[in-house]
Amino acid sequence: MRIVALAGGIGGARFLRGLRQAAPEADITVIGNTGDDISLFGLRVCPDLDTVMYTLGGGINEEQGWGRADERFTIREELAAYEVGPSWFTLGDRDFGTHIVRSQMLDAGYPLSAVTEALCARWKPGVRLLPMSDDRVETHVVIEDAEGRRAVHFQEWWVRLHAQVPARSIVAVGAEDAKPAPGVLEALEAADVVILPPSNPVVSVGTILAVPGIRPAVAAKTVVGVSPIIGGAPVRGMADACLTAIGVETSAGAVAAHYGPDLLDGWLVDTADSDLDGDLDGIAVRSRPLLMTDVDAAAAIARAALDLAAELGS
Ligand code: FO1
Repeated sequence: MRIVALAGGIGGARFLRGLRQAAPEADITVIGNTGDDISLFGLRVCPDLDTVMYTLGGGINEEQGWGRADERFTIREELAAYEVGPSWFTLGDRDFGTHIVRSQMLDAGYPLSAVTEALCARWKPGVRLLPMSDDRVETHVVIEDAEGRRAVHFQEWWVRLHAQVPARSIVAVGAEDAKPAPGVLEALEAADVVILPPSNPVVSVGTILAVPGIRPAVAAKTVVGVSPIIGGAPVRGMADACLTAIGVETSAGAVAAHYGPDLLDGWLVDTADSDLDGDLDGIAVRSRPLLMTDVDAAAAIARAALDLAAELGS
């Protein structure tokens, strides 16, 4: 079976670990969000690609959900001693290794997709990890505060401002001119099912779908999504701040409607939202526990998504 999943960061990566366990014989391609990418200290950092690679490769800092396990921060200390910022984005020594290798390859002219393949040769994530595009796409957030109205990089809004300053708008800069990375449309074309993990529907899945060509290629397939919102609140992260920014209510039903019946065939919601069970504007909704408390729980959710896809695809 050929499965394609559109993934963002922490929630998406944890779901994928379950998907890999639920369908060990499947050929899984992950299309990763690159809108969170940021250039720091002369290096290119790809948080969502790294979170998937580290989580599936066994190198993730498990409690944080991002960054490397068994980290040290000597480089960070040295940068602080030089008063070279930003200090609000924590990069560990081991993580710097990834960004140095990636940046060296990018500077040598390799596209991000080739770089990601090279990094995955070490981590062996057990899935094919493709960036959504080799072209630069960066999510910026327009805010209004004491310093006036301005755009900040998503990471500054997310990490330094904790998404506490309301976003006037969220813009995937460059998305309209970006092309799907090599292999992305081919993987979607060949897919038996496309899964939308419980990633941030705006800045993760939404950004991937904003790359011209990807949304129609996904919509042509049987698509099952997993709600990142349970009982009106995001499971983790601050998806509610992103949803509010685009005028979407923070609920499992509103996110399904936001994706739309032209995209979604099935939608898994938590038992807290079982009132949605049945047909939601053409989308088949099923409820089950959605908390990914461990890999087995994530695998059970992934299994349910695949079962729903089989039911709908037949
Ligand atoms: N998230 C934080 O809340 N604080 C950080 O200092 C931080 C650093 C960081 C470094 C590398 C990396 O790959 C991810 C990092 N993240 C951090 C998480 C990151 O902001 C989010 O994982 C994604 O961008 C959103 O999915």
